[in-house]
Amino acid sequence: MSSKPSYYITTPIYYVNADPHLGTAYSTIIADVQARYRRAAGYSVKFLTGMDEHGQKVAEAAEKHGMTPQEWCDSQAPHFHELWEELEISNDDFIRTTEPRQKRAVQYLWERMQEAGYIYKGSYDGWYCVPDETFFTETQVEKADEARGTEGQHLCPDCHRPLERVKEESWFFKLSAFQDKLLALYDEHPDFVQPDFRMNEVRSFVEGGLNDLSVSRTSFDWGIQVPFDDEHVTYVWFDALTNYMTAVGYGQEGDEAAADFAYRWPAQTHIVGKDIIRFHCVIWPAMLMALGEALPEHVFAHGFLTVKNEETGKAEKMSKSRGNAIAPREVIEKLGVEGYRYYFMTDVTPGTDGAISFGRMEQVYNADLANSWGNLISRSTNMCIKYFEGATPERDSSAAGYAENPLAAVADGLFERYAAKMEAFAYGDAAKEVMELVHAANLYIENSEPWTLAKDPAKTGELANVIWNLLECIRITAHLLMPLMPSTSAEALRRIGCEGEAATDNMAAACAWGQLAAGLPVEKGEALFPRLA
Ligand code: ME8
Repeated sequence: MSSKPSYYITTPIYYVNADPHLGTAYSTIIADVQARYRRAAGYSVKFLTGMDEHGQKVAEAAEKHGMTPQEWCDSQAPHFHELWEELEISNDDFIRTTEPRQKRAVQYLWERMQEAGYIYKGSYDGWYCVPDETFFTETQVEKADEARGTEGQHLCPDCHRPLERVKEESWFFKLSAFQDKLLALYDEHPDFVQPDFRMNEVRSFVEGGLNDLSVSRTSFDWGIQVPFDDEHVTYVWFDALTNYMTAVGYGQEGDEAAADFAYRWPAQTHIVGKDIIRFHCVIWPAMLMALGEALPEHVFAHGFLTVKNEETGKAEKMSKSRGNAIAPREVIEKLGVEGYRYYFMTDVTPGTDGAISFGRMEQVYNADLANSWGNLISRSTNMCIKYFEGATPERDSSAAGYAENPLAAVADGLFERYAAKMEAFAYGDAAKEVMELVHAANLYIENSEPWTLAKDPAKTGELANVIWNLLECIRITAHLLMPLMPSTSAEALRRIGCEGEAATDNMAAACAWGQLAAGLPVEKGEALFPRLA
């Protein structure tokens, strides 16, 4: 095991009912940025993503495509792998719920649940939403129908799509026993659910009273068998939530698995969309409490990417089941992968819903990347090549711009300001901090007029300081932007002769002002962010 502190972060495991889209990618990139930041900040990171392959929805998708569920899932897995690779997702593990390790963990969990006395056999009679894989009671459905004036149609209270009536024998989890314990958890750990305004929704749901949860199905068989009851397969959410522990050794044999679990569990952060907040903030902690396992530290729930429904004119959630999803390719073609990551991570606030706008994408790309950071890199490296034969200059301590300069002042404390925002998943605010240094550097070029200094041999020392200060800004901003834009940041470091720094695990030290060595080779290269017309 590493001597570094563990940072374990997960994304939802996605249903295999269609190709991944911008929304799925959004959660995955949020987790990737955090994972990359934490690695650079000195943590031993485990970053998990994967696929949720069981359940009725996936079985139905397979049938529609004329395949067995397993064939269908196998045919879809490469689409996820390819997209994550293209989007520079640095996951350390990729779990599929049809893997043997998941079966072992889920069956182990069933046994522990039974030992603990938190499951019992009964009969379920109520409503089921297949797209959401969620049970709803008669009262929940009636209330929702009444509120919408659609009595008799029985639509899902959450996604408003038609429900199925389900009547079957089922095992139940005693969720109702955890109401007080959950409320105590929210009181004692108000940051369990982030952002904080999402906590209200979770709390009022639990205060409204909890029903026991049906956790096995008998009307179809695409799932993990209940170990002590052949007729039953595990309800897809009971199975899926367990994945977070499976991937760090839960229910697996051997000392290594036990050591891994001891080191990695509990997870620091589960990244989820707001649609699955109840599963992660109510059912999952209750399951863990029943098992006597530690609870994850935080569940970070982001909003939806929305698209306008052409018929109603209203913004609606982009989703695979609704068929209104935009393929990531469309955005990659426009902005490139790094521009794509930068736009979604800094301009689409993770707290609230965000409407997709191609116009806005272009604006952010041009303003921050083409005109600001890209421009700083190209002007500074050009001047270094022109005035110092392409080698980082030696600073002159006796000349102006050495001790007192506006850029060192902005860089002072920058890492700490940035880190606080990164850790709060406020990536847009973190990027703003970095852009302050970028803007200050571009302004510094105008104010210090290196082209005028270059004409006066007595000002060579000052010119060296100006160019050095600019290159030092590139070095520091490349470190800070690395989690958002890994390739361009590494390329920026390479162009100023600092490629060896890209893999740092001490970002705080790397971002301290004053470290750029003299005599490193500086290169110009193609524009990193060509301006969009
Ligand atoms: O719910 N905007 O899988 P899923 C933002 N298998 N994020 C979106 C989005 C959108 N329009 N659409 C989807 C499941 N997402 C379960 C999870 S976890 C133990 C099991 C993201 O394929 C968001 O993170 O329906 C949402 O919560 C998730 O995809 C749902 O993915």
